Amino acid sequence: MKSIVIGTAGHIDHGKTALVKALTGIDADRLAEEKRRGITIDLGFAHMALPTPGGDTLQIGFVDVPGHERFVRNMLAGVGGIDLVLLVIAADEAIKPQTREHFDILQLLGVKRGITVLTKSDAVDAETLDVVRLEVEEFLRGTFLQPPPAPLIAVSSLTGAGLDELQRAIVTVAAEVEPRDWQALARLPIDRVFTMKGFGTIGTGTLISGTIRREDELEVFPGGRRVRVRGIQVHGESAERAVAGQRTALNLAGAATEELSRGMTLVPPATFRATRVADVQLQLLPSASRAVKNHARVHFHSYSMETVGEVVLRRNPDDDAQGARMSPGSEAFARIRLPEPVLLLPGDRFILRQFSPVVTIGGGVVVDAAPVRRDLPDPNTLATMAGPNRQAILRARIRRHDHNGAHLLDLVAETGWTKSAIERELSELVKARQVVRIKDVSLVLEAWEWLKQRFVPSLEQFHRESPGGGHQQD
Ligand SMILES: Nc1nc2c(ncn2[C@@H]2O[C@H](COP(=O)(O)OP(=O)(O)O)[C@@H](O)[C@H]2O)c(=O)[nH]1
Ligand SMILES: [Mg+2]
Repeated sequence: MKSIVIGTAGHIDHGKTALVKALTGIDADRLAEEKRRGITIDLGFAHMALPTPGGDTLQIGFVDVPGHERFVRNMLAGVGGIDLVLLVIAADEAIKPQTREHFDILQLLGVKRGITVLTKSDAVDAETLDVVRLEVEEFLRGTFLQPPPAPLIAVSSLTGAGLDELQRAIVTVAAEVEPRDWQALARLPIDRVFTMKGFGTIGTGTLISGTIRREDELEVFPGGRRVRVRGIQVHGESAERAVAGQRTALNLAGAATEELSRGMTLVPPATFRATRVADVQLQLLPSASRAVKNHARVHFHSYSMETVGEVVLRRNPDDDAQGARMSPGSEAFARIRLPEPVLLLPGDRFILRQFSPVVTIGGGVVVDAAPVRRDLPDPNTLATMAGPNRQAILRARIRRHDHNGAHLLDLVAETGWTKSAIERELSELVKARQVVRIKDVSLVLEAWEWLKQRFVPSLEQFHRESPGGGHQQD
């Protein structure tokens, strides 16, 4: 059985919540204010199961996001863990500002799969539908949602037209979604906390990697509080475990509802370290209205977390006297400083929004959340650490620890990989004589040679001068 999370995206009133209801029967607008005003303010959740042609079951969790421009930050808290997006565009309004902003965000987050849904097909005539379809095709050209191969489907949540076709497309596209790693270290960014009568504290989120079992002890980031998993629910049913790719609700012992909040992350205890600095690959949207200056203040969003941050840029030869800056549409390595410690790992995607007025200006991917240098390292080192070669990544990470070496536990905390995954790569590096390993500490060969040169002669001299092996008695 495969589990995936589907997110909605698109402008307000384009029919996202109605579509989720038409597909699942669940009204994701759960707040009284949402029902009264008829708009989505916060994230909503729903689920369904679909049979696959192979006779298997596809389990789907939905995250329904608000389209209103004032609630983009709520949208960001939910969209980080999705595997597949339904980009919703109403046939009677076509592309609107949050269609663009949400689509920018999806691209910056590296969402790879999706379906574009033209909703309210009943509200327009066939000719208008064709015109809108062409306009949308033009908008999506060259992107991950370009039709074909990505599906573009007209539906009406009112009449049900097109919904069968959409379900078939969901099954087809879901089959292409790469399953998340359930053997990796568990990470659950919390997006909702509430009290359930008779149970106590419930925290929910999209399990982005690993497995969580009943009775597991977990650590809360930030803060370090320990909690115990008293119970697990997946898609409204009790479960012994939750695996990566599932919407997960945990009944937690050891924390009151007020002590947990959206933006915190649950992870295995004593494994990770919080950081206030991250080196990142940063991309500014071509639509950003101005350049980002060195030390600019921004809003930083990653998974369900948001905070204020400062962008530190490398100086380029062509920067003027005003200092380093990054222009709209450009890409560079940069450093982000955060006012409070957060949990980030290499590969985590993030979104930057301008400090004021608050609009999405860019985003990117974390390269190193445990920098050892005061300044940005050279681009080659960062490019290696951002690259796909795990042995090269590990070697670059060990190298920067120089002759202190890197402990296995440092490497786990820095990479987010499991001990056994690191051991595997390490043994290859040792075989290739690139790394020397002494118990749990690894050094690159150059650092080891330096140590030997520095200390072996003095050790030899020491032994010569004290033939008793150095053990002297008073
Ligand atoms: N005619 C028609 N109206 C729809 C359809 N889907 C949604 N609506 C209406 O459009 C409005 C906004 O829908 P909603 O799902 O709340 O939009 P959201 O803001 O994107 O979640 C509501 O009044 C819906 O009843 C549809 O397929 N056809
Ligand atoms: Mg809605």
